[in-house]
Amino acid sequence: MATPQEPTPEQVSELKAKYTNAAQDQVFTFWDQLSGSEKASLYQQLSGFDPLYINTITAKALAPVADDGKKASLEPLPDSALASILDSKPQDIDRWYEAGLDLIAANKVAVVLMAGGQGTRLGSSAPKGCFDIGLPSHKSLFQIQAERIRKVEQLAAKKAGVSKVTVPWYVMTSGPTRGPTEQFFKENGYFGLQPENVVIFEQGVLPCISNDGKILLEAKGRVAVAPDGNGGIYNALVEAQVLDDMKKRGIEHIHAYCVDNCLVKVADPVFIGFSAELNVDIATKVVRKRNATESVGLIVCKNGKPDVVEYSEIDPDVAAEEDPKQPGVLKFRAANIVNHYYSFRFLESIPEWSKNLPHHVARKKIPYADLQSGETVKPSKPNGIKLEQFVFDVFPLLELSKFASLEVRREDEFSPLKNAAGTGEDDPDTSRRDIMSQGARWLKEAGAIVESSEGVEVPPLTSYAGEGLETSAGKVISDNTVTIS
Ligand code: UD2
Repeated sequence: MATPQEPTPEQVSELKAKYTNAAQDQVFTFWDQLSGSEKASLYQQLSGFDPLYINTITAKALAPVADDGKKASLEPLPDSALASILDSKPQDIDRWYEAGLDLIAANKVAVVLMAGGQGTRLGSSAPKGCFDIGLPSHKSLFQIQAERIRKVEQLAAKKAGVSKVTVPWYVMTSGPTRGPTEQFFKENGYFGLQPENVVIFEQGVLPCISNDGKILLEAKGRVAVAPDGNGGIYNALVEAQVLDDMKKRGIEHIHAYCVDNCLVKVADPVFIGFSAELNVDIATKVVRKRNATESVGLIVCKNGKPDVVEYSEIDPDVAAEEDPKQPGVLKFRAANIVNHYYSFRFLESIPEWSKNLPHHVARKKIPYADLQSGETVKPSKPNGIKLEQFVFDVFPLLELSKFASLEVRREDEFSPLKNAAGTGEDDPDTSRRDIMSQGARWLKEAGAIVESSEGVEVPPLTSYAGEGLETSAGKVISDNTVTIS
């Protein structure tokens, strides 16, 4: 970011009028005490917001929602919009896989990684993608995902008989994660990918708001801000010219996913082929919900449209409802796993609707500058709200005919890293366990005898999804890692 220029008196009075008009002029309380460079940076920061828009989205976010997850007429998705790998015919899965590889080989597939979250629950200050879950190779989540991209490029190139295939990787970061992420990629040589095919971009921020609707200052010359949620992806794809880059490359199919899922099949050919065959605008992978209280969004049909009710907003009674046709089985059991397909033609329509996506409220303890003393206060209880958009809030814009949901096996595709080690669920140990047991399963299916009690790490460049392990048939695997070239 270039060093901001100090604003002229006219510019300052124009901006002050804008904030006064929105009853948010408290942000200028300490203006006269600021140095030239402090005035320049506060002016630049304030110019990036429209205070009237902030007031509107705050009012909407705080207004009691008429039909939230508690009262709305929620139904599971109709079977017409629900497919499942678990009961699909093998020839269907093979057809989707082949079609997906062909689209990848034609350089029509891109990947967008949502990596702007700050991993508070994990207790690590580094971006989650840098995290080492303790595999024998000690690879980070970023490295595992980069190598899956390289492997799927190789599989597609081999099938098409071409020498080079490119799946561009667009990595969305936020203010706090951008620097460390860029540094980590540079230090690791982009994990063997071409740097020009790894585009690191930044999502937007929103000001933090006090409980009485005022934009909070973090210090005399700085507004308290927070990333605008993973739903900020849409605005960021436009603002950071990622869509322009995709268009230049001829991209038609996009896979977007969550950084903390160590089992994620990046640019999964089955998912791409499935979605392309159905010619949908959005598809989402789901897994069977573990139990009524699992912290996952629920894919539902709300007023005839696809939607997701987040775990933080669902009525516990609704979450626990049983399927009338299958006692003991949850009625709402399609768990969202932040694993989405988009058609490029749909993403091109972002400017028409991204401003209308709702904002969700997170009540937080937000350090703020006391307007009398100017000192920064660290509150002991929530004193304000952060506003964030959710990536799945775009679903209700679609007719069901342009939406599809693909149920996949949790053990093959979903093991999120949410909690600190020792929690026992969704933590580094469960991530490592799930990768190691998947490798052991693949090798056993290929005919190997696996003796390692902790499972086996099969590197992505050895196998993407269990294929290519034929040479291990009959072999005894006693190590906890294999590298079959
Ligand atoms: C997310 C899903 C939830 C369920 C769960 C499964 C959303 C809104 N909720 O909940 O339905 O699928 O994951 O694991 O998707 N991120 C950004 N920028 C932000 C905030 C988050 O890029 O401002 C990314 C984050 O890096 C991660 C993903 O979005 O890759 C999900 O974020 P999270 O782990 O904070 O979401 P969680 O677990 O509350």
